[in-house]
Amino acid sequence: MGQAPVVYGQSTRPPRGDYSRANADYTCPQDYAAYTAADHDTYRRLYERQRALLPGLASQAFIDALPSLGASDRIPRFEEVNERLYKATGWELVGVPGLIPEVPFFTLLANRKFPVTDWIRKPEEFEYIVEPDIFHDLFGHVPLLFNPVFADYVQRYGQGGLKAQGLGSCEMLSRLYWYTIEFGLIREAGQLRAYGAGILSSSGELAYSVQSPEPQRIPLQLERTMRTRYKIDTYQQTYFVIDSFEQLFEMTAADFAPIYERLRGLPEFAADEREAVAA
Ligand code: HBI
Ligand code: FE
Repeated sequence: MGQAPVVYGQSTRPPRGDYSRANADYTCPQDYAAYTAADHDTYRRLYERQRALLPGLASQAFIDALPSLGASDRIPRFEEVNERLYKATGWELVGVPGLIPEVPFFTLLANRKFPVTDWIRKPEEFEYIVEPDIFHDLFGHVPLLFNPVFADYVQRYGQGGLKAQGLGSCEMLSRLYWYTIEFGLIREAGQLRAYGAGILSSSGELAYSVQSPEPQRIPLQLERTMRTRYKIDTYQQTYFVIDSFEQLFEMTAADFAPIYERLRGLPEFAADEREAVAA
């Protein structure tokens, strides 16, 4: 495979993964034997720490689905997870060397295949890593793929991405991904909870996103969200809140082409620009 892609628009570092192993669709088999004892121990420690932080902060739907990942004392085999995941919602995990270009990414999601990075951070990166590794993808993204409504939303996002690509509107659509699948908040039984993978796999941002008075939290609204830029290496200054995964799924039933047209000429919000609160 050729050079790895630059994705999320802003990353410029050479990627970590070995893209030479990837197939034409950027997938690669999980090389389970390649994981070292230190890799399995890093996964176990990350999982233990994160699981202890979840109560009262993470979506209950996520907490209920987490055990479906299976092993927590070692890196799970993708086929172990796939046995359960495929039965639950018809999704399956596929290995990838890391971030992949948008069209292959959208194509996998549209076919209910979730790309999971196959390497794990080094012990010295325990606290933080910019690029998604297997812990971010498995722990952060996969449990909610066991939730049928959320799983349908992710597939619809992939289908929408292929359309957006044709309309040159990937940047706008990627903001919807960023502020829902990666950094979304949900109100459950009147309580604010996190459901975005970027929050759920972060030891610091989980409490910050739900409890800190600093960021603004506004209801998810397609056009406002698609006009809000994001930064990939800081906590979010703006979080978008939904009331249910059904709301998220229904909201994305619309054809986005007219929305892209309307937004094209409008000014964008900076990641930390506050919503003008009605006086
Ligand atoms: N690739 N492996 C991987 N994982 C992602 O989450 C991902 C990606 N490529 C592009 C991307 N996300 C975002 O730009 C999407 O909005 C397309
Ligand atoms: Fe992610």
